[in-house]
Amino acid sequence: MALELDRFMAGLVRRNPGEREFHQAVREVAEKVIPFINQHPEYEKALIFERMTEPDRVVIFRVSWEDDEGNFRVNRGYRVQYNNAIGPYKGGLRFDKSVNLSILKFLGFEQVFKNSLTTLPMGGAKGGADFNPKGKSDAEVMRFCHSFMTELYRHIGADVDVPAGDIGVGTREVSYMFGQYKRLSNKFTGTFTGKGLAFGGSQIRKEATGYGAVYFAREMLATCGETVEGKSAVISGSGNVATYAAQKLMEMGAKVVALSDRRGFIHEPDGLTNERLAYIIEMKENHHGTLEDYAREFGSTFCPGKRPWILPCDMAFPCATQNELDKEDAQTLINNGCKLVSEGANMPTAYAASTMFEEAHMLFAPGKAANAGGVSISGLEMSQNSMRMSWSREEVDRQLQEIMRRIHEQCVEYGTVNGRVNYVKGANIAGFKKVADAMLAFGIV
Ligand code: NDP
Ligand code: 2IT
Repeated sequence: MALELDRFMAGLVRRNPGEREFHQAVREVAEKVIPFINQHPEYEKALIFERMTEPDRVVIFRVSWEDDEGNFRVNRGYRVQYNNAIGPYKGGLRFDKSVNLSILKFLGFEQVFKNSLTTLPMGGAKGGADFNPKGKSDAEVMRFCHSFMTELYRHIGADVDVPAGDIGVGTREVSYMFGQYKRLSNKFTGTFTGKGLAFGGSQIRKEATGYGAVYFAREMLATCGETVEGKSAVISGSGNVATYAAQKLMEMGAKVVALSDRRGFIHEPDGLTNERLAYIIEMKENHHGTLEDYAREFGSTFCPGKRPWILPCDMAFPCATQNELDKEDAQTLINNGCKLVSEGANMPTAYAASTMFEEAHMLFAPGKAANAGGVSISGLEMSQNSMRMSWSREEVDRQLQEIMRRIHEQCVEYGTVNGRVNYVKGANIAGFKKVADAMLAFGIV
């Protein structure tokens, strides 16, 4: 019997009650992949998609730590080891108040497809904790990270599961966690990516997700004979992904007119300058400042409590978090003549909004394709660690551009409909096929 979307989703929702983000991520994939499965009965017979929507395992643990006042504190830690059919589990750790099982399952599921698209041998995973590093001292963050790793270390390893950063986890947190992992395991291995350059990190890893989202936009524009140069861009977020997307866009001659944070957005009608961007990067990385502070310092416009999608632009780069662009935002962008949306974040576009972009035939790149540059350079960091070598900035950047080009090529191969590329379709089917073929070859596992 052919697989049917609504029946499949009803079963998934019944088995995973209340996990809204997970349901949404699976639905977006299922909608594109089920028609493909129905043309390939071998996948259907082997229940490949049913198996792919069930994580290999989920580890949930207590993280106890002590704050600077001597109070005991408890958080919940997670690692969702989603699928290792094509390589060791690989994916970031998120530290944010909002973290829960549904969010980490959606992120782990997305990671499986994304990692498959990179062309590198990596399975998918995600983890994190409902811990907010903001407003905590370095000593508190260190104690939390050490405690978190004291449990997680037994579940990971260079050939088992390789974590990295995500929201709230940057160089500082990765360093504390890697240090504790090394101490507990008594091994110096590539069991973390996004490490500092002094201890096995890769050139360009920090920049890779943002740069990759822009390289992907360049590939999409090239299909219509256009370039990034001279176009205006609105970016949400002002963290790792957003700021390096801004840097690359500016380098390529685009005008970045907005960035945002949890409190609102800044409007820079003449375009952000290198000096101002450097200030924001330093402020967000090292001082947890707000864009409101920045706007005060530079006399620019801050719009509190609003998202930046109300500004007219040629290109939009949602680079903050999931579901940060809804259908009203999508309508505004379409009405304002925006041509391209490249998702730096994971699932930033709500389901109804992404359907609108597809129907409007926008150049719309889903996160699993557009933001795969970060995990790709993580993959190259793993290769360099295994070889006990490190490559130059130029070499890593060259490989990043080549990987983004190949991801684009796969989207074109699997997503072209009536001469137009549907990137959501292409990314989902291409990502699915490689993992599905591996699972098929393994038999019933
Ligand atoms: P960061 O923590 O460095 O930055 C996140 C940014 O998004 C911050 O500016 C933050 O605001 C803003 N933000 C976070 N949550 C919200 C919210 N609920 N509402 C409004 N703004 C919010 O994280 P990253 O840049 O690493 O990650 C951003 C996105 O990119 C995430 O979806 C992540 O999963 C995805 N991603 C990250 C990769 C990486 O390599 N880091 C790779 C691929 C995808 P504030 O400054 O106020 O905290
Ligand atoms: O969502 C992602 O791809 C990341 N946060 C990066 C994962 C990684 O292992 O580099």
